[in-house]
Amino acid sequence: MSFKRVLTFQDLSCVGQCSLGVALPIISACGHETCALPSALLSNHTGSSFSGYTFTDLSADTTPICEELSRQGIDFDCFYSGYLGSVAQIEYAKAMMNTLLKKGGVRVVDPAMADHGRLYAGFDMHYAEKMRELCALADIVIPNITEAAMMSGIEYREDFDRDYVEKILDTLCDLGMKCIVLTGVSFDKDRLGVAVRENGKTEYYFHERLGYLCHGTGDIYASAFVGSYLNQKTCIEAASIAARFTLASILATEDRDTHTYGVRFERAIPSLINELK
Ligand code: PXL
Repeated sequence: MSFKRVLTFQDLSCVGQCSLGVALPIISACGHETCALPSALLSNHTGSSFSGYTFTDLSADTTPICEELSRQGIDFDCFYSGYLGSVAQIEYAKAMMNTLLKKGGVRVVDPAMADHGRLYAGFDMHYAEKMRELCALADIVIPNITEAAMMSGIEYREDFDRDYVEKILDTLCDLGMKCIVLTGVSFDKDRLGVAVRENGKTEYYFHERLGYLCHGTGDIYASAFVGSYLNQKTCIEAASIAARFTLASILATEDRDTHTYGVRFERAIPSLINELK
């Protein structure tokens, strides 16, 4: 394993098995020093498995923290952002990419803002446009089909074919995105997977499709991708490892009928470490 220092910028939801609550343990398990900068503090995530949530925007602390890190000469091999919670935080993410990365450091953006055809609570199309700008500045972006459709301006579809996926990827490339790891790709009812577009070429990885949807898998996927990629994996290798880890996390959630707000990724961590050995 090679040791990297990662700055991850996303919310801290006290309960919910999402965002920093999964990025810290997963990227750390992959062997990297994982430094967490919370964009917002919530009681729990905003998904429908909870009946409400508190939300505190941490913008007032963001700039002083970044300035202090810069002043001390602390810099990072990777910047990875997820759920940010406000347009102001998207602007801070842009600044961090410029000021806190080492030369050659990698910028990864998960535009965590929507799923199943809908924006998460509290977001609007202005937020989606700003997120598209942030994605264009990244080296690698990790949208799901909903986020990719929204950013490309192509209508979201539940059923789609290879042409639809390639058109979305073409459009995102035209908008300036360099490497796209698109999740939730499926061309038949038994298989689900990921498409990786890099240097004008698309590669696919599919695994079995489970018959149910679980919350928070996007954050688990993106964190495992970052942790694996920083272990000298190619994009498609890291995308495949992250897909297997996400699947294992879902399968480890035996009580998913009652445990609906997230998945038990904790139990799948040994399998992720094994893949990276
Ligand atoms: O899993 C994405 C996510 C992260 N953070 C917060 C969320 C969500 C999705 O609902 O609400 C606060």
